[in-house]
Amino acid sequence: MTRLVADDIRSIPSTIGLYDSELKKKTGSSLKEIAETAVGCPVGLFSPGDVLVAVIPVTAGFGKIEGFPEAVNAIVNHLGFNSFITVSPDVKGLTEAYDSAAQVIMLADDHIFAAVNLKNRKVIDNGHATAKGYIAALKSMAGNLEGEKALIIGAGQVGGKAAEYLADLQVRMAVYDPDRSREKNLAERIKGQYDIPVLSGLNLTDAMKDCKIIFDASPAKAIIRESDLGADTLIIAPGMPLGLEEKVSEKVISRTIHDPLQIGVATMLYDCLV
Ligand code: 2YG
Repeated sequence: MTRLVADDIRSIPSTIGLYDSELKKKTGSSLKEIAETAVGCPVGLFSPGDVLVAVIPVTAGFGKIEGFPEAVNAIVNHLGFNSFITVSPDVKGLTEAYDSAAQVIMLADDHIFAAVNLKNRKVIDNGHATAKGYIAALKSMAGNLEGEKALIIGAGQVGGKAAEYLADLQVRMAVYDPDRSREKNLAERIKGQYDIPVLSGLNLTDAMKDCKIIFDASPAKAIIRESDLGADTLIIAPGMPLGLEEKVSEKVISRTIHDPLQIGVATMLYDCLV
């Protein structure tokens, strides 16, 4: 699990509007629409303005990340929810959230970033929601993916969930992780659960061959080179930092989906409300 740093998220509150319009241009859907479709939220199930969300800073472990509560709160607010950051962190913040009659609380330590719905008792993990939201964004951008080939880079929680969602869409895939046993386990698991081809044991360049989709859920830098990309390859990259070389990312920005928090936060919130 990659730990964000202040520089990754500092600009989110001031750019969330611009981010959303760019996402809409790229995928055809807004952040709210992507979150709604990702979780299958029936239209009109609730009105965001009626939902009070408390974001609670947490000092446990490595402590607070400067700007993290503010970034989460800005994304939730942008989606039209009634949200606030508790004055106190940790347990005191939890009691404040409860006393304020918040319906949902969002908080993260170094292990889990969760959305907890105090009404329906659903607990949604950011990692799982990030995979779900990014695949919804991919579907919105690319339409029917059946028979296409994808490479999953990173066989951790996000990459593993994404592999399942892609397999549900009948997408053939290759899996790559520097930890070869983790790579193999994921490949075997997907092959066992779905009857689609899953390649593993390849070097990265061979694994990327003929891929229409590169799903980068790894923390690796500059792992994807220009020579690895086809003219219409889609880069779906929840991993931080973006795994594209700088000079490449400008060229493929229109077919790259990447953000440090936005899609995962929007999806986890909707997921705990449906
Ligand atoms: O409350 C705070 O400020 C800190 N306790 C937050 C710590 C969050 C640690 N987790 C991460 O940085 C990421 N797993 C968050 C989600 C990243 C999604 N790409």
